Amino acid sequence: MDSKKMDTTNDTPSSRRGFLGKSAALGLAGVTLGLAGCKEEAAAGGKSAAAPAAHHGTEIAPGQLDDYYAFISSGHSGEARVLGLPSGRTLKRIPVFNVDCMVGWGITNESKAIIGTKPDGTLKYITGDTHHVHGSYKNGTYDGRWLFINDKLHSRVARIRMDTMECDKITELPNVAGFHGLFPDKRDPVDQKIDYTTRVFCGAEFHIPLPNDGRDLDNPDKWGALFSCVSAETMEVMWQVRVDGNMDLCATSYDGKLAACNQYNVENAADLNGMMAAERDACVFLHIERVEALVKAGKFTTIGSSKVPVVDGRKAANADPKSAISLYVPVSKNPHGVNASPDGKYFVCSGKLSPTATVIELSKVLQWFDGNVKDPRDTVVAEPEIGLGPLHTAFDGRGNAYTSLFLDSQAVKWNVDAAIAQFKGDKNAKVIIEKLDVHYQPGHNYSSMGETREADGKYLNSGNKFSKDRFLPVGPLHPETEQLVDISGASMKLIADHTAYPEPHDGIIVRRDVVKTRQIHTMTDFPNAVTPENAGIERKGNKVHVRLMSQAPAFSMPVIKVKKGDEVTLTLTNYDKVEDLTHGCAIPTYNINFIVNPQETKSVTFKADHAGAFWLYCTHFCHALHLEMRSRFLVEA
Ligand code: CUK
Repeated sequence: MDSKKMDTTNDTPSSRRGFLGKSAALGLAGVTLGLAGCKEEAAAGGKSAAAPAAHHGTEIAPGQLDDYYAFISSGHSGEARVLGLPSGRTLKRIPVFNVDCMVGWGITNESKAIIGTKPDGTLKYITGDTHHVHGSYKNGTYDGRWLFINDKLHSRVARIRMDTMECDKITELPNVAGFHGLFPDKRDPVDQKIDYTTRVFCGAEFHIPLPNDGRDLDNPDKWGALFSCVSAETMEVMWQVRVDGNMDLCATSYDGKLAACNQYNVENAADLNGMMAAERDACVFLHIERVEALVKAGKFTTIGSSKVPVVDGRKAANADPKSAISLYVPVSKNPHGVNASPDGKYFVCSGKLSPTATVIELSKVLQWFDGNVKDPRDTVVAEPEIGLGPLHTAFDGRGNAYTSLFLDSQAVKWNVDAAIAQFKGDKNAKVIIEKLDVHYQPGHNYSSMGETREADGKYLNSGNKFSKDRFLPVGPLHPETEQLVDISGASMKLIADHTAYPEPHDGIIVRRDVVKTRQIHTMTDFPNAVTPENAGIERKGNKVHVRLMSQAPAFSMPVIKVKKGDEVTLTLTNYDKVEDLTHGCAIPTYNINFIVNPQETKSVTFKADHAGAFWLYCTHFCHALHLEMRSRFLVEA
């Protein structure tokens, strides 16, 4: 670890005594016990959290913090997860495409508006399948602003604010199915002075009728797949490109000019045999500047009710390299994964059904688009044999690549320059440096800062699909493993097995100084924040608005009375100002359960359809008098 890049000011967690002092100073709506976090005092003992000790392996002593955040996908559980590395401790689960009753995600009006609702107000989707999490970039490295994450199930892209680690936008891609690969751009393709993320690119794995309205159901030959570009700022879909074949993973170049997807179904087939028919599949490159010039010139169509411009990236329309927007580079059969090397020079596609990785040189791709390279295959500068079932490749910033081998259950370390030399005919080139057993059947692996220019070659995480005998059995389904490998030395060292709830795919490992989180919210960010002036009950016909405030250990109203049949909107603002002093708000038999963080406002709307007395209570432990923090919610018959 480059010590200059480490932010050591974070090493001392905010002192427990400081925390107590601040909360004690706050007036507690008439109760001034100041016992927030009542167990804390004993735990603090006489010793405050000390300066960092040198880490040995994965052990992070009590009071010490990890060096890295890992942001990982969670597959069909639909959320994003945050781990600390090297300890592997789970720091947070961020609900995104799922419904989460701890946070109230999918329950509050604010989260429902982000997820999207049907005309009757219920959620449009309650499931999701996340595979790829990537951070926004500035100057070729993470800027700590946003994370973007895909939903393969319903073809949605979500954005997570890194300062709160909460999802703030979700966009559904029109006319897309099986949205799998996602990658933000790293530089603006048109205005090269803009050296930060402005767009997010999305591949599409499944062919569907275009539009998908019941036409061509029995004629999959006519189906197609669209590549989509989403604005990072507005999260609106800017344009789409129709390609031949499908798209699996996605990568972008550091100069902003190119995006690429590996294709395992150039055949456009609808069954397994058909998808495996061709000896070679492809990696399709898109020339982003040219795509946007076509859109600007109005040379696009639209599909169905979508207004998003769609340009034609199919081979037939792109025969002349000098005007082409797409290039199909043949790579080994049914590839998986495409990854950019941190020096900005190469994309690597893995063979999956072939024991090879294909190295494509980006300057040659640009030369092809200029008409100076004839054969698309001439952009390939290496194709080493690396092992069975290669999937994803990570980098250490020292010229080495680490590819997951699904069938061999290994991570293989190989040298990119040696592979290029071997491809040119050097028989003595030593391509394979080392193979390390992982347990078992790895999908993705990813390295610390490995997808940035600051790849630091410290850790590699191997996300394994099977753990078999690594943990105590818990029934027919075993946990997955995230195995941490120290790659800083000459040889790889497996240093930890971390369990993971199914099913993580990809992740990124981010230096902790990149991430700047907020301690509390800003009340004025919430237009519906409850104020002492408007707090209380407002009735308009049978619509009742309950405006409530919380401050440990009380809600502002001890009694809330409504009538059966009322439509109740309950808005709650948390007036506590101390970090972590979060309250919950639950109403029995009404399915209401959500949290409000300090200075945050959230609301729920529901029909008071059954009469009775219900204790509205705080679910999130907040104070010595937490249990007493409850109000009577009375529904008159
Ligand atoms: S994919 Cu899962 S192991 Cu969705 Cu990135 Cu390759």
